[in-house]
Amino acid sequence: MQVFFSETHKRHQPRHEFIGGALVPAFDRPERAEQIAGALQQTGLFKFDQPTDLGMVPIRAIHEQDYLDFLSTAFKSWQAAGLEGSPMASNVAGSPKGPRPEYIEGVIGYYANSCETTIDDGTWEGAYASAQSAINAARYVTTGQGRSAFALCRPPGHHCEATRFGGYCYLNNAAIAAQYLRDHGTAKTAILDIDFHHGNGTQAIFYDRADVFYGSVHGDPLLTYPFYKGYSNETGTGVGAETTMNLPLGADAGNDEWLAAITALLGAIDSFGADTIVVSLGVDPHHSDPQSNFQVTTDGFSRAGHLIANAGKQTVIIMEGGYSADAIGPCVAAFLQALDDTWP
Ligand code: SP5
Ligand code: ZN
Repeated sequence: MQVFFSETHKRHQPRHEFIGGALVPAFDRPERAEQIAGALQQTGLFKFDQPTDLGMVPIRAIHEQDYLDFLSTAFKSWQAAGLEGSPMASNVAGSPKGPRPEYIEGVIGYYANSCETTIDDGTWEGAYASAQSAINAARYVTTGQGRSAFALCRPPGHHCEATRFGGYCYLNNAAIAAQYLRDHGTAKTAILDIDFHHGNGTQAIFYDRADVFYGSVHGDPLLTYPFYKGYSNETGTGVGAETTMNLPLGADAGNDEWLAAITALLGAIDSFGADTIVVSLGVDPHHSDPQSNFQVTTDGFSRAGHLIANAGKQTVIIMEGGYSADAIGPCVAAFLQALDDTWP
């Protein structure tokens, strides 16, 4: 399988995040991507390429220009204001947003949906390169070079909205890929989000759209991040009514419940009539993950790959979360190998 992976992810080196009343070492460390790349390379079954720079146009198709300007200058603005440490939001704007503040501490909250995530020197470069991997994977599939491609994105994207970062996400790679597919000949695209966390950013971006379906299985938001979105009664609005589907699962959900939810989501995607599936692949549902309360096994990811391949649609896979150093490489490899093996 074709993999797009940029070494530039290493420029994104968050030192810490704000969790449980303390600054703790950041979960999204550069080693994550290296561990996943290493596991894939060990199999000898994957062809790695650096992404071609396809520019800002596909990113602007999802994110507003003022947000992109903010993201690329936030670190410098923070330093220019004489503030210490890493830029992070100590407050967030409500919705809809009022005036954009002028002082950087207000500006950063205006563009945040969560307060744990920092913007460091190199974050913009890393996020831009991550988005380019997603765009390259979408282009690979939509130009008929193969039925699937994997974007080894880091930082991840699915918590990021059109104008708000958070949850370790700065640019919504899956949304950018899905929109790229729509803009290059795919009539209907579905996003299947199997990260442990609900993709609140992706859902928000497509909530009122009839041409992009968003379906997710995730930890019950009553118990887990992002807490305020991902409930089963969120199904879309306006012309996008019934094009969003959320299947939250309770603590200790195992392979059987998780795979049954994926099967249900694939059924809805088939009824929707999608030509292409964008998979937001988080491997944090694994039982060993420090952020997960699920009991999914490495074999569960293999079975998920089989199920998705059996849908028989073109598939663009986007890396999201996963924080268990021992499990993330094997889980991604198991998923992608199963997907490849199952193609008719
Ligand atoms: C992309 C992605 O997976 N982002 C996740 C962001 C949410 N992080 C929340 C961290 C909470 C850590 N608390 C773990 C306690 C488990 N019992
Ligand atoms: Zn996650």
